[in-house]
Amino acid sequence: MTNGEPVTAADLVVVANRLPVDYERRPDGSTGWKRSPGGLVTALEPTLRAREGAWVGWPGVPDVDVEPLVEDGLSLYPVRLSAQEVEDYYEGFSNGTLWPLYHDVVAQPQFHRHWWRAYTAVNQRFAEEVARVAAHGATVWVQDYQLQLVPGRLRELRPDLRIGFFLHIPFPPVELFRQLPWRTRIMEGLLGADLVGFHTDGGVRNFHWLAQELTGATPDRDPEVVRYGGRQVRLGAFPISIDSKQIDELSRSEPVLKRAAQIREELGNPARIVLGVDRLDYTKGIDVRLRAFHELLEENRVTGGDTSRSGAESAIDTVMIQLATPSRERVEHYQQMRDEIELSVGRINGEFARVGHPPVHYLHRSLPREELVAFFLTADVMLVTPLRDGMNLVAKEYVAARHDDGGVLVLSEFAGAAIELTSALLVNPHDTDGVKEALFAALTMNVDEGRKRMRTLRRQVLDHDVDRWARSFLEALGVKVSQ
Ligand code: GDG
Repeated sequence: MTNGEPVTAADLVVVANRLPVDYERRPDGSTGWKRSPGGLVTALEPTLRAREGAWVGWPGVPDVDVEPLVEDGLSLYPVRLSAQEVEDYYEGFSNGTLWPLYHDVVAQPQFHRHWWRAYTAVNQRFAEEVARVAAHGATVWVQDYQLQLVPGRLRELRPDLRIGFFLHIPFPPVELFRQLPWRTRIMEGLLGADLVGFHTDGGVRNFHWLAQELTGATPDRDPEVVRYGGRQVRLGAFPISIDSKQIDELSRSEPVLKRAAQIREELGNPARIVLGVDRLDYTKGIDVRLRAFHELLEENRVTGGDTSRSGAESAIDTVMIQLATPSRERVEHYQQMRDEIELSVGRINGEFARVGHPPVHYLHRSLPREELVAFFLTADVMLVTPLRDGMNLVAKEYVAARHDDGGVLVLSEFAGAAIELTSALLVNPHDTDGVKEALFAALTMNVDEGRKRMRTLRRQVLDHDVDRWARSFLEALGVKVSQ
């Protein structure tokens, strides 16, 4: 799977917490690499290849020293992390402090000085590695909240570089960000970039304000620019997307069409299928949608697969599937939330299941892409109800999979995706009655209205794909992007 020599002076360097491949220690003691293809690498691959590109990131296993490698023509530079650093920098500061703080404090962030120290040390190491592999005058694109100090450190080490930073999660309101004991250091780190990108204008506005309040940056005539350290730092909203065409094509393929029909049959051919797909994360509002579905069952408005239930004669025969991919299982908030969700699923099924026909089908595992698309295709209603989400790619993937113009999307107002996907049924996830009524409206929606809404959503998602996102960010950074 590797070929050639890694480039020694790259023209374009992507820096992310993780490499696009995972290092593996197999049970027989051998080691190797496994691809972990994400949207980001798919979107950036052509540009990276055309420009002697490199990727710097952690290989996913602590305490290993691995040599740089070439994966399908792309040079990869592993950064070493110790087990203690994974605990303090990644699970601790990134996912125990920044993640909840940046998601509207839906869980309480923890502030620990030893986590912060690990975060600064690891960011320094990433910056040094980039400084080593980037050619003179190269462009560097830093990704996400784990690496917010990298732009500043890198500018000190290599003032010749052009540096972009993109934040994949929300940039929080001013009052919340100010809780962070190291708020000024983070802002100074980000202001080391030439371009700082967010999913939405809200992120741009929060950053613009905080930069002035905390670092003495000054506004510019251009509202999307701040002046800092004698330089201009450009800000912008770049809503990320998906490889829409690939999902659309997959959803039309024979195996996926067959599997979609088979899933419906395996569920006992209910009149309606409701679907949720998320990383198991407390920001995603999985509990909110379970509560709404539970109440519809209690009110005899849906059956949950048991059409013989007394009092539910006029109810809609509906089952729910919740796919929850395991995530951050060593972080305490996540363990607690998993227990709560599994308790709710157990309660609903305990109360409303008939043998062989549970109302909620809950899968706590990761599924292959094809299987996921088959679920999208068979789901009459897709519930995406995060309390806060930078974008939410699942909402866009559902739309891309509906080549038949079928299905209704119920989407939280607090997902970045709501700004573009205005033809979805938008809900406030804090309002259980609102979510419940939107779910019921989706279940009973007139076919023509549903198709009209889906067609509008599809135009948006198919026109604005991840390639367009990457291109617009790099162009704003001044990179000529190859076709
Ligand atoms: C962060 C931000 C922002 C999920 N289960 C399976 C599976 N998935 C895939 C989905 C989707 C991805 O994982 C999840 O992306 P989201 O955007 O929904 O959420 P986060 O992971 O929180 O991502 C988010 C994103 O970064 C990009 O900037 O949109 O706001 O939080 O692609 O399909 N994929 C497979 N099996 C699964 O079981 N194959």
